[in-house]
Amino acid sequence: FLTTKNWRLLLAILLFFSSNVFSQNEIIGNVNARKTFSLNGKWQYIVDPYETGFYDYRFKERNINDREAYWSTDIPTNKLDRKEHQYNDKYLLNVPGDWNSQDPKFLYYEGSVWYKKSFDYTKSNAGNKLYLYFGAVNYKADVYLNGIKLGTHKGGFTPFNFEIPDNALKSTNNYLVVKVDDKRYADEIPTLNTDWWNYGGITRDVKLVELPSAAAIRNYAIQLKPVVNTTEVEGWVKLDNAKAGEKISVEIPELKVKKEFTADAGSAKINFKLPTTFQRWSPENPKLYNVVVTTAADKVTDKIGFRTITVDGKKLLLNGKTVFLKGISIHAEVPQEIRRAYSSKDAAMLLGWAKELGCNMVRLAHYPHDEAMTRMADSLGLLVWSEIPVYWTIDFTSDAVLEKAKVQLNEMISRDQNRASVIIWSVGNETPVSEARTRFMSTLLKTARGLDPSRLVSAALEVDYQSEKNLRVIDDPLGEYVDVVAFNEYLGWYGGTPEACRTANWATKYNKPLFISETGAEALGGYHADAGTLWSEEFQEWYYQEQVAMLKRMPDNFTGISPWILADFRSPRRNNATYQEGWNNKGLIDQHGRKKKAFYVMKAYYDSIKN
Ligand code: GCB
Repeated sequence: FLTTKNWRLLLAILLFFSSNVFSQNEIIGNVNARKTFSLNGKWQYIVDPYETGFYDYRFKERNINDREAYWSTDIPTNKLDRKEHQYNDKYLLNVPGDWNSQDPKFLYYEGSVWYKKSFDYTKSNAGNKLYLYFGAVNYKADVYLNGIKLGTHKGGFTPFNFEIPDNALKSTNNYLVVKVDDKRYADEIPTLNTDWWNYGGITRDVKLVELPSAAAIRNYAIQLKPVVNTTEVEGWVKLDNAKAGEKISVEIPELKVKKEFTADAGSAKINFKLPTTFQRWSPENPKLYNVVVTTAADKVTDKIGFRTITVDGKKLLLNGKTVFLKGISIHAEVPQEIRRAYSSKDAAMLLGWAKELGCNMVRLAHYPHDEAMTRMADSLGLLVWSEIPVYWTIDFTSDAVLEKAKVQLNEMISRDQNRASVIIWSVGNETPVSEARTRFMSTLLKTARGLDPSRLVSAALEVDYQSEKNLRVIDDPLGEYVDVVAFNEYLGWYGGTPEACRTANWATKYNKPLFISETGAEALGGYHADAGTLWSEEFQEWYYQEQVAMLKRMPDNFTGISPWILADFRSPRRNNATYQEGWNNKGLIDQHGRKKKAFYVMKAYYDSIKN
């Protein structure tokens, strides 16, 4: 039997192993700067709505050696070898890419699809460690290489990587299989119900990544300290398999900065000063510096901007100066092609539209977008709000669900913690007030702060419409825990007509910056009528005119807005057969990429504001 002491020992051993497994799978930062081999392209697939490849006929998970499992070879060994699965060039999907947009039969499909890719690979140095990296897979990925399971990952919008052990890799004809399942569940994140289409598939890049066997740079955070006018950079560098006293150097050649640090137990805290002449990153001057992190065996170069984002009472300060956020909310979707966005080209289109609108800020809703978006925001000078899909009615009472949210939060931050553009980590959207929810959400806010003390934290809240005399107050108890009080507004769309804006007044009980994270109205692109007619471009134009007039008399803590939304997007909740047909048409840009009239109302407002 187990004594208390034995229990403790067992626990310690378990913890040791689990943390070890975790660290092997911790995200490799700045993956594009590593030695990589792309596995993008055509993958063969099998649609498997009954999950036959995963469960046997008693619906028990198949044994890893089960020859009927879809991760095992599909090649018959003799003429009598019955194979009831086969990967075939008749069935190909592009990776990256959602499956829904690639074949009409997938338009409404939610379920399991098996992806298979063959590849040849020889490590450039036999001693190196090899990883398989996914930019994102929606939602659950089970990954097998040559019949060996590499791991499972849940969460549709964040990267993950698995180490490939030497015994799993062959030099030629590797058999890589990924089971992708995008079924929705009440205890997942997001949950069953959202206002966007649940695009399934291997939606972002897949690559092999080689890291040196010793002193490999796993990840790093290098940012200005969140103190106005500081020149002090702080952060950390984490190494794999580092010897005691391993040396790490951080260099910014353009600034003639070169500092050495010593790793203790695989990581080092970074702290140094930039010369006072350095240029602070800002929307007006999105200056990025080459930053080189080096160990005896490894070297990673990044482009990093240095800026501070802080709050002083009611003021939001970028580099110590008040900043007004001229934002727009964006879904990761290319409406003209009815698909998920994933590439630099897609990012250039979406962020190009935001620039045309006169924005200095984007809210990447409601989940982390492709890394191409935050990278491009860095170089275009767009501030970013980045969010995890804790949306609406998550199971806030469950610790297991909280853990899932924390994993996604950690993956989001681990990938983008060096992007100057990202100023706010958001832990969710429109979550209904209750004690359990506030505990859940405040825990996430605390976790985000702990992971990244250099940025602000927030969440999109709702308004208390009960208030008297048209005073609408944001008094959600979560306001206590956020840096910026953000709320979704919709006055004149959900309730009343846009005229309601004329008499409405806004306030929050918190002495903090106030941000409107959403407002919007639908219009079917190209549908014209008088302004009093719902669904017309003229109605949406009027809605925005009234909004803008109201914005001009917001209280002094009003710090900006990100209207809903840049472009129309697919949503299965929108079923008006004349004006919606499965689309949420609140875009300022329509399904065909055309600007609606309201686009120009917001643009004129933004152009009139000088920061
Ligand atoms: C919201 C949600 C957003 C919806 C939007 C709408 O408040 O945050 O995800 O799409 O409203 O159009 O109703």
